Amino acid sequence: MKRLLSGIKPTGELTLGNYLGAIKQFVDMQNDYESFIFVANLHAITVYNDKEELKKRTRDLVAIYLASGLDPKKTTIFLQSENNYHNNLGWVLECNSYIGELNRMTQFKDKSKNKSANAITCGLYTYPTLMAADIILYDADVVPVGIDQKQHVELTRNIAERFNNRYGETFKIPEPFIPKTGEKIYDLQNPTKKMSKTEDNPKGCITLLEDPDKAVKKIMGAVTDSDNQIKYDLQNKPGISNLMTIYSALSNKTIAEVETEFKDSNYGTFKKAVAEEVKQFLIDLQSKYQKIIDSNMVDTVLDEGIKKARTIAQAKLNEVYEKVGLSR
Ligand code: AQP
Repeated sequence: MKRLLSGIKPTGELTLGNYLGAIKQFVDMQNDYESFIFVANLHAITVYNDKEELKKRTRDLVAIYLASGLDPKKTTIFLQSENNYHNNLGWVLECNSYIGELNRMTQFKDKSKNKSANAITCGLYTYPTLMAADIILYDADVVPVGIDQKQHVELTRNIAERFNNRYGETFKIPEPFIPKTGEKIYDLQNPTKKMSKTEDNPKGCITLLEDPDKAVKKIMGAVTDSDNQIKYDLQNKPGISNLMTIYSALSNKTIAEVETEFKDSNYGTFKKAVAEEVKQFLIDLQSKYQKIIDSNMVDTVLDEGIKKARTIAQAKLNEVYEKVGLSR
């Protein structure tokens, strides 16, 4: 069975973008892959996080993974910080990567834009090498991510190929898996910008644990155009196309089916349908989340997951240390 690996940072509140771009794929794919899904909390501290909030969001993220349908019997769920082999391999890969390639990472450019050099951590700059370690430590075949992370998976491939060439065949070369619908969910108020959990844009962003009625209001207030035709055209009609993507992904209908369903409707009617779909999704997810967070399931799952993750990672790290000359 091929292996799948991915993770999410427990930074701000998880958004509908994180769900549709990432978590939904993890759930859909877990039957066909041996899956490893982790909480990327080491990546979270590339920017400052309040200690208690970080801990709470870590638990929430695991509960959301489970509430979304990740099954611990099929998917190994673990906490990155509990597996030191990620750091160990991260350092080796950092020493086999170049400033030139990290300078080309668009996420770093976006996140450091308009900030002074004294406000950007070294971790934010080098985190793609740790991400490469996260992936190749497990010989992952596929990495389901939203389109914004594709460049990092491509960097991972380059680093792994370089290592294999230098030290001998060691790592599998992973493939990014980008969803057909939901690869990028846009901000509801600025539909040319990614919906993001750490952006200060409450009206543009739907978070997974927010009041479903507030989410309805946000959908109804989403920015669209004045053409009043339900037609997918990301270039010229980004707002309505974004809502179509959300509706299509949540209802498991194709964009063509959505166009046909709403060909005689106006924007108001369509927005109501999207809002209803989002509301039902949130109500369902949140009721499952609540039961999980009130139980001891998060700890049980993480305790079990880390054992399997460590065993695999340790074997790979030993092989790497041997090849690099870091063993006795
Ligand atoms: N708007 C989005 N549409 C589709 N996919 C998305 N992802 C994030 N936003 C969207 C995918 O979710 C996963 C989460 O990745 P992450 O937490 O490691 O970081 P990120 O990509 O930087 O996500 P955010 O929400 O923008 O977080 P912050 O604000 O903390 O940087 C990834 O697979 C990502 O592609």
